[in-house]
Amino acid sequence: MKKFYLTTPIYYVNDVPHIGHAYTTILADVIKRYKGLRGHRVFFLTGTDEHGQKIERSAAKQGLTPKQLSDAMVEHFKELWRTLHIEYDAFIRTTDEVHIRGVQKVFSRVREKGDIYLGEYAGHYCISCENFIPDSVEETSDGKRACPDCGRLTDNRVREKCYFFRLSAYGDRLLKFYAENPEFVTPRSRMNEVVSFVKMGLRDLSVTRSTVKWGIPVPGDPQQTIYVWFDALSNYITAIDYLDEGERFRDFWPADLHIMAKDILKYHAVYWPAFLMAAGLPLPRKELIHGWWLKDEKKMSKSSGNVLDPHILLRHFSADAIRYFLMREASIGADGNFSHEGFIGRVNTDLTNDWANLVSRTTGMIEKYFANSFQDNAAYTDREKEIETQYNALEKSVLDLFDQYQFNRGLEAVFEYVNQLNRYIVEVQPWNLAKEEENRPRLAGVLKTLSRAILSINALLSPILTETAAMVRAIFHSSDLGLGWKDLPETFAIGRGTQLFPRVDSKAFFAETEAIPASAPIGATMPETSMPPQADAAAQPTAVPQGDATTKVPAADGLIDIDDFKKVQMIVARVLAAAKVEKADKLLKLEIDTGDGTRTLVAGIALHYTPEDLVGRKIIIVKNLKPAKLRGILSQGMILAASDAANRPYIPILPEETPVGAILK
Ligand code: ME8
Repeated sequence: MKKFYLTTPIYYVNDVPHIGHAYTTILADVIKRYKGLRGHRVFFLTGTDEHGQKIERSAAKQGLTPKQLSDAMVEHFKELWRTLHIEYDAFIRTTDEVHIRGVQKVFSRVREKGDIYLGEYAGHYCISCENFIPDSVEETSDGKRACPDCGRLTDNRVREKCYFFRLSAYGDRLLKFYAENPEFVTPRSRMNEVVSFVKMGLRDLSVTRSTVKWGIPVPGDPQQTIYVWFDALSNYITAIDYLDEGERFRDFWPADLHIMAKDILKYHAVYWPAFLMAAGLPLPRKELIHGWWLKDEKKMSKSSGNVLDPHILLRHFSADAIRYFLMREASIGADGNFSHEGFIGRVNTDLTNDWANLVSRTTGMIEKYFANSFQDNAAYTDREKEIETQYNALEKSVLDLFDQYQFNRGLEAVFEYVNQLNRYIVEVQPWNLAKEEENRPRLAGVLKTLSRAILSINALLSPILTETAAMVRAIFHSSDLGLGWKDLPETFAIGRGTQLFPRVDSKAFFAETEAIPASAPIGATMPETSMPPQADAAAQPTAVPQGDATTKVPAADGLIDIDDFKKVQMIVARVLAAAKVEKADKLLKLEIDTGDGTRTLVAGIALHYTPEDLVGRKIIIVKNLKPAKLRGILSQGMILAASDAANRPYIPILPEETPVGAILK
């Protein structure tokens, strides 16, 4: 079995994680699960970077020791990863003993080789990036220099005795390695940046600090601590037992993939390979460099005060929704913009309206027409064969895209297919097939094809939608975790439909994020006023009286129990067509879509609503009311409306993203 070892950066513990950290870690988790799906034996490492001046300073500000700060912050990271369904195989802390001794071992190896020598560093240092600023950077008149990594000006001048790494000796070897492995850094544009950087010439690098106490002591010279980047980068080998060069190290090194954002490219693509060459160790196979997450088009950073707390999202959305949005919206090479409007729009459209709706329509119809299990012989036409062929082509191209870590494009293709299936339902109109006994085999063929397509897509989505994928498998009683056009299980009987992506109360979400836009937010919930009625007419019934009045009389205290309530099936429907009923000025005839079919309904609302007011609107109906004939038209159900003292109807407005067929309960 082929192994696959992948890593995230180890994050600084100066603060709690934000959505940028969550993105890298989710991306790694998605790749881990995807590689598993493709049959690899995967090892996924993440962790925390706890040494150095940056952490020392943050801890002091909070009146803590660096270790106390680290211990507290690590819990935040671990808790967030748990909530986001991150399944790492190891979590390394740079304060772990195995790491400390491992780093000392790398340092000693390189020193024994003669690539580390004693000297003195004099120059500027950016604490925020833990970066030595080269002399080539021009000094301002007031003695400051701009950090090439973050652009911040600093007057932090350092002069200290330290050990240097002979980086200058590695330029040619690095260039040769890049030339032989042009895919080492992905995307290509980032590889080009690295090559240009190295071609400009490399200077020896200070790899110890004598003025920083919070770090790993240099073996044999405890006055010095190891430079935090030398320490941190080594985590990728210390976490897999480089210290004893044990089985895990032999199995998994070199890493197959280091994942990070562009901020730390130089450290990973120049320093790290040089350190490894010096230590006589193989180099990682690939580094995947993603862009920045911006908030409302501005770079998200703690100093700009615009970082996004994933916990706010998690209070309103499932982990799957967050994972999906981040994977769908970011393309590896470019920056991604995070807006609350974009987030809720994407989730409601793709996940609630398209995917969850496809599953619930299909399972709803299997429940309705086949009592949840198929006994019939199914009949298929070329159209069903085409659905299968299209899936096979889709899967091939999605796997190609996922192999290149282009999850956004892969997901776009998957959802295009989901929409094709939703259109297929409208095209074949299973509710019409259900009307004739002779069409039952075709109806079974259609619903089986939809079920197989859903299970197949579900597997493709499973690295991203971890929890929902399990729910879909459970609904269909399927334990097949693999890829390919799915068979239905032998004893096929679907379980009760579960809501995969319940609608989110966008008002509450926007209220918490304080991002309520001037215009109505996407998917706004109930507005203050309902749709205005047309005319101030005399009292009218709000709904058509239905059938005979045989409804059970409630208990004397007027209370009903939940079972009584459950008898009333209220669902969301969409008005497809509306017309006045001839010679009945109060009545409108509506054709409605209930998600699993269409039906006719007659409502006494014509004095207040015109057909144009209603076509396209989502309404609430009582679905299981006995049909009643009105003016010769069979009304199958009842529209719900509020009514005032004068019995004037007010039809409630539902959020646009409410799926047709959704149940009110
Ligand atoms: O650099 N958009 O740690 P760090 C996208 N300890 N990704 C973001 C992001 C944003 N706005 N903000 C952070 C360090 N990230 C070192 C790493 S590794 C040996 C040592 C992600 O806490 C992204 O992966 O500053 C970035 O590279 C990383 O967090 C930086 O995390």
